[in-house]
Amino acid sequence: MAEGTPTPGSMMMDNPEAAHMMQPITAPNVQPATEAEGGLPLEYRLEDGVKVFELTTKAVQWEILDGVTVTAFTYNGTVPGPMIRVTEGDQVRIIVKNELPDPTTIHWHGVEVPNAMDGVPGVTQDPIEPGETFTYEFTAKRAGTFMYHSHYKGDVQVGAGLYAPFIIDPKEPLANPPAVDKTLMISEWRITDGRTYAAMPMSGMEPNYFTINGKSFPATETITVKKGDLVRLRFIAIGQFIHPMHLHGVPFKIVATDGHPVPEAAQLTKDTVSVAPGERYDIEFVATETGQWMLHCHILHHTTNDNVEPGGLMLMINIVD
Ligand SMILES: [Cu+2]
Repeated sequence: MAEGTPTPGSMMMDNPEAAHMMQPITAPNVQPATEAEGGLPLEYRLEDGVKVFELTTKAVQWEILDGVTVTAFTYNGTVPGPMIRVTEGDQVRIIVKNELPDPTTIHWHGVEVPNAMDGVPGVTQDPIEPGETFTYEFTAKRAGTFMYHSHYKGDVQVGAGLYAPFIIDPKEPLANPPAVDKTLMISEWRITDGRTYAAMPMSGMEPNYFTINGKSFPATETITVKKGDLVRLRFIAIGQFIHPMHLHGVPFKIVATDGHPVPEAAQLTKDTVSVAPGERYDIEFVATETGQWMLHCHILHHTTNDNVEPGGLMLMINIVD
């Protein structure tokens, strides 16, 4: 695959170090993804009471929509990468093998880890070079909605798909657990002339595709729930843009922000919540009205696929009897 050239006359001319931002996402011999769905729970093995997970970073061709494929940097070949789901108090070990053409590291966003496990290259660790392996290990402390993502050239690698949910469940089961519990990771892409770029809020790099769990509407998941069900949605914004997520039909309560539970008396009842880069909001609602209810971003350019509506950040919640 040919290398792209930085746009002449842009700020890149003054700052060649920043030129990586303008390059298409490429890797040698990128193969089509073998999995169709991202963000699914990752299997682990128990070793002396430690939950051991294995991640491999690699580039794949990832279909975000029928006929629209991006070149993605992934964990285990999916966008998002697999969900790591553990319980409060668990000892967790994550072995990361880097099969990307570039160095990388993983940051455990919001998770309270020892400093040496924080994944900041040049500060808490050396970058994991191509072909190398690095092991992260920590105790999962507080329950909540977190994520993991690259912290190496994050402006490119995160936009290229190196992100995934990290959920810590409470040790004491909830008195009133939701019947449906879905994690929705929101991000953006720039595709020009068939090439994939990491979208970012700068001239020439604005996104033209938007994904929930690696898919653009109508390829996004339809969530089917029973009338009367308590539904929890965990929004995680991992792109570079704010997304005011709006739910039709039923109001919701914000039950947790950035992995911290909101006390019941302080829970706002809303129908739209703005999720900024890095933020997580857990919302809950009772599915009181049957029908097909839309959940979508209310920046309406974000509900298009390459400027064609409908698309992007939309999904249907199907409430059935
Ligand atoms: Cu949006």
